Amino acid sequence: QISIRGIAPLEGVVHFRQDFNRHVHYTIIKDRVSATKRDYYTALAYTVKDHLVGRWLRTHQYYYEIDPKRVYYLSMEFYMGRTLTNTMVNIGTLFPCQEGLRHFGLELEDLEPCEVDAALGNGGLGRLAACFLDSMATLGLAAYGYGIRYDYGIFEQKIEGGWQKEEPDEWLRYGNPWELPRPEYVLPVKFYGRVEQSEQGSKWVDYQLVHAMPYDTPIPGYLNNTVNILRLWSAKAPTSFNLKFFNNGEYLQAVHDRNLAENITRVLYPNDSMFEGRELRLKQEYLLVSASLQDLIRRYQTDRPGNFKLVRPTFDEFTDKVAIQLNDTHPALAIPELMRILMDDEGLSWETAWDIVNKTCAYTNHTVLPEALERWPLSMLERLLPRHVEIIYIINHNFLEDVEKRWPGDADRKRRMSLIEEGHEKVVNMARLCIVASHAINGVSKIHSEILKKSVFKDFYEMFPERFQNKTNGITPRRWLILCNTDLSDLITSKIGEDFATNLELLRGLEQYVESESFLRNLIRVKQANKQKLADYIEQEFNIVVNPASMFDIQVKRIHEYKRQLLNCLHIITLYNQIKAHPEGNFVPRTVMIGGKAAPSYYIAKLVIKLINNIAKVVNNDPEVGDRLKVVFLENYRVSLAELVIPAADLSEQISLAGTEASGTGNMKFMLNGALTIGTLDGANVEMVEEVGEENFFLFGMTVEEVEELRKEGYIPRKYYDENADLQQAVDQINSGFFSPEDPSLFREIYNNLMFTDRYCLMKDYASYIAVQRKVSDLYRKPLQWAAMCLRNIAASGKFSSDRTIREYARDIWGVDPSAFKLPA
Ligand code: DL6
Repeated sequence: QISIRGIAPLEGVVHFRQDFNRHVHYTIIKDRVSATKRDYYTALAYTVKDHLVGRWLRTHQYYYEIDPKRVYYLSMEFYMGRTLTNTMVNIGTLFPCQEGLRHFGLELEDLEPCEVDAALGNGGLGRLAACFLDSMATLGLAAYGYGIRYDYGIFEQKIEGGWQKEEPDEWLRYGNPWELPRPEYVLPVKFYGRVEQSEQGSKWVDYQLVHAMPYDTPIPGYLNNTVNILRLWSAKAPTSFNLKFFNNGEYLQAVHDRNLAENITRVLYPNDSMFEGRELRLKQEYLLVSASLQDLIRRYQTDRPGNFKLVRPTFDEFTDKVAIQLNDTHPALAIPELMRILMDDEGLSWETAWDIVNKTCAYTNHTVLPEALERWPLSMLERLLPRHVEIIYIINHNFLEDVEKRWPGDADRKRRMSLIEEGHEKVVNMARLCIVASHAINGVSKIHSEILKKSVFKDFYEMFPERFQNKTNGITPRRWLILCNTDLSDLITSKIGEDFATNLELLRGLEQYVESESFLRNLIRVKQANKQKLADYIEQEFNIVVNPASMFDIQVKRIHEYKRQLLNCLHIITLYNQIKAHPEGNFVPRTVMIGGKAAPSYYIAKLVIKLINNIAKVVNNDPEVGDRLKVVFLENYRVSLAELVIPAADLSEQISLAGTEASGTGNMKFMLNGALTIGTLDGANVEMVEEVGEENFFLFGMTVEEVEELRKEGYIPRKYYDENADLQQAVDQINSGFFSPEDPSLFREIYNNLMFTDRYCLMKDYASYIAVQRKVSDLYRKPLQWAAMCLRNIAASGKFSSDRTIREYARDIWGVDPSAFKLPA
């Protein structure tokens, strides 16, 4: 499929044309005169979806037949992006569809942009969940994603006067052809109320009911005819909602108030590394957990969907049939909720229920930033979920008894480990709850998993060393190579065949071409074409002309202080100053692109966006600079833009302070697409260096140990300012209004942060960053050597397939086996 582009079987094309025509007429109800581009997109989406139907049904019939252990991936975020082309790639219908469209005078490329990204995620964590779904289906696992169907995903970023403005993401405005509502499987979710004790045990009474309505999205595996599902819950007010108004005759008010319930799934919280203890968010988390657990228990107990006859009346086999992965602590309420269901609804003892919870649940941690860790106020939990608080208290009581047994009299340890933290208000530490209740806890890269054991969860590691694991993240090569970089995947296929699509380690086979000039020239040609495409986009969207022969130096990710976009700015300013100081100098032309969203309430991150845009204004309009340096802020960075940007990159910026980025996954996407990386020994960069060798990576900055050492000594950022004239000049320019003449003190806070706090040690790492950037420029002058290094990186990127990651989860955590069985199409 990858290599024989453009040659499609005639039969497939004929069928496609008929089906497509039928959808234009009968589904969209338009003719060739009145149909818009979006109509054609929608008709195409339905045509492609039709091909999923048989596979979808057969997959689930098959699962019910063989009754495998099911894996449930619970996540508050699934950052899916677009579905159309991905579906065609995965079911192998890309070429007949492309060919068929041409008969209508249409090009797939022109229709693709009509699809709005499904952006139900903030960044890394949500996109990882999406890659995992692709890999789980490709590996034939009976896996289900469970999440929330937000009416509004991550906001659309607009740049106005250099500032970020947020606009609502109305992704459902034109409907969503990929989802299927399943009102027949709606489930009740309870909130508020109180607990009554009786002979039979605890009973939750006087609660408010909200309905969770499932919407299913098909997840096709790659060429194996498996179609798994992603089930997203949407809150619906039950008919009886706020009936008291109804009884008073206040019918209209009662109908209006239905919004109160339905607001629960209205919008995705746009923070990616900051915990904000809002009650509405807590409701979202509980809705996800409660509906998903009811749903998966129903699936366990019955032998057919919609068949409510119990075929498995006991929970004896539950742990053999169910694995639940908690994507961060966001679905941590699954723990008390499963306890509650098993004890209060199913009548199991505490011990049996606890054993089941422990054997089924596993927890993945995605961040070590203390401000991101969820700590819910006990008072809020008590009001919303009174029974769960009782259960959490008992879990904590039992756990602290175990701690006491193991470390008698160690009161400080108990305080450090208690699930309930005492402060000016009592809070529940959700990570601790997850650790105590799960059989496996994992970090997302080797270095991150070590940090969890050595510092963040040290006490817990001492207590449960066997639970701690590492599962280095990965990315799906289907979307992040075959789909987004067709030319590169064709070039690879021409040398090593197509099997790398599901066995990415085969890319090692490319190493033999590092000395083949003709291959390297082909690699350069592919990159150049991708750069030209991006340059065209930038000119069209932002009215900036960039030189496609310049080095495309790219940093795209959420804007956060720890990711150090500001360090990148300091480098840009330094380059600018060098050009100004030596206008006749022979500089390697660069186009620096930075893109990403800042959390709406994160003032400093938004100020950094403004700074980038102001630097761009100065640099891009200085005639002395010409096209030797250009700065572009990539507005509204999202999955679909990543698919355009990443294949066009020469240099990937992965420059977080060592010890702060849990893994990173963008770093892997750039490597796979033939960019070189300038980066620190942080997150998965460490393993990229292991795979490709230090000599093929532009490494700079402190190690985790050096950071610790420096902090112990007492870090004085100003010292580096005093020592380094270039740094001094750049920092002074930020402070003096050089980039903000209309408001000279605009960036004062950035200056103060750098000089007096510098939590992420930019000042310390500046010198080594600048020195290595010089090496980058030097190598860029030698295109064949540069290309050879790119090729070594591509060849070494096989480890970072999410197929590898998922195989490890399957083996070490879930206890399931991937299957190479190919269902009939
Ligand atoms: O594990 C996926 C991804 C990592 O690659 C990033 O390094 C990490 O920052 C990100 N974490 C989040 C914030 N999470 N929380 N909580 O997105 O996870």
